[in-house]
Amino acid sequence: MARKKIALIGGGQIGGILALLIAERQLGDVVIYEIPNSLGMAQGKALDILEGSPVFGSDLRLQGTSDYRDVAGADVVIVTAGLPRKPGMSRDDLLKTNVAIIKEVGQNIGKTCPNAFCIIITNPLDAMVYTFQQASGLPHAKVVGMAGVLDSARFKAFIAQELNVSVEDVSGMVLGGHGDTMVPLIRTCTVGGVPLTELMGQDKIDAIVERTRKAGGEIVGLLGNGSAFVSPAASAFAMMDSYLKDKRRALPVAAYLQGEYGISGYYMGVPAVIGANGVEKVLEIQLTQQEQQELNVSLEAVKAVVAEV
Ligand code: TXD
Repeated sequence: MARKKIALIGGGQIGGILALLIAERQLGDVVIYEIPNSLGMAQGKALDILEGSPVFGSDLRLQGTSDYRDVAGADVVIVTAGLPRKPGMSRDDLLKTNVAIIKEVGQNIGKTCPNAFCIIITNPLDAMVYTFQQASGLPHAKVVGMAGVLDSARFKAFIAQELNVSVEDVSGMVLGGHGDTMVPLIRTCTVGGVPLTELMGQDKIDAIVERTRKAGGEIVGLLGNGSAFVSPAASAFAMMDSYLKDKRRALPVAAYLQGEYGISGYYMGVPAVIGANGVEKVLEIQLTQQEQQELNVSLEAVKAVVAEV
């Protein structure tokens, strides 16, 4: 079987960790695409991992490039390309810059990788995945955004820590847009099959929900220079792995909705089955009135950013 080709568009913090995870688990050959100014960084990261490959025992090709011809024909494309906010830059300035970048990336991927499964990570996530799909013209089922896996992982990590139990036994899901309006579904959260609500008081649960909503900012504050990069890379990896191995995992991803949850024409964080065809199915859960209300608030926030785009 031919090895899979995985293109990382953006070889910064998340791109670098993704390259390492892919190499270490031998998921496929890696091409890291960067702008000419940062080509050396992409090539350096690729070479560094390649030189380590005999130590962790992986056979693979890794390459840094600034030429979309090297990206062509990729099976999976993961997009982290973008600029971080710089001092004096407003959120709007950042949005404009990243929209322009994602449009350009989308057009190039549409031309060179028509069959790829594309995972978008760049912020503001829900608007960037929308922009990428439009620019690339790729089918909606093959373009998804990564946020829910990460937000859910954070939620589960905090619960495991609080209860002093293994993360393996905590299951739970966070829906909605990637931001303060995300919707953790408490009633679906279990620990070894036991509902969370039987193991933890409401005040503790509320505190964990609040920490999950602000988790991105907590890391930004601690790092002082950049945002979380290991857990986002691991989250995108899980989505890619489910696609390439046709695992059909049920994962919360930003998927394009066509009537599900009463939403049409937008990307939103919902549970979806990820298999060989990309998004195989959006899983619809009957939401309580309050959950649906929270999801609608989240949708309004997503709509507002998409409107700016
Ligand atoms: O849950 C989530 N979706 C997220 C999203 C969680 C954490 C971080 N999230 C966002 O991911 C973050 O706000 C950023 O928008 C992206 C990427 O984060 P990362 O930490 O990897 O950013 P870097 O290190 O700045 O890397 C971005 C790279 C950088 O090396 C640029 O040179 C490159 O993108 N870049 C480009 N690459 C290709 N093509 C173009 N046009 C381009 N422009 C910049």
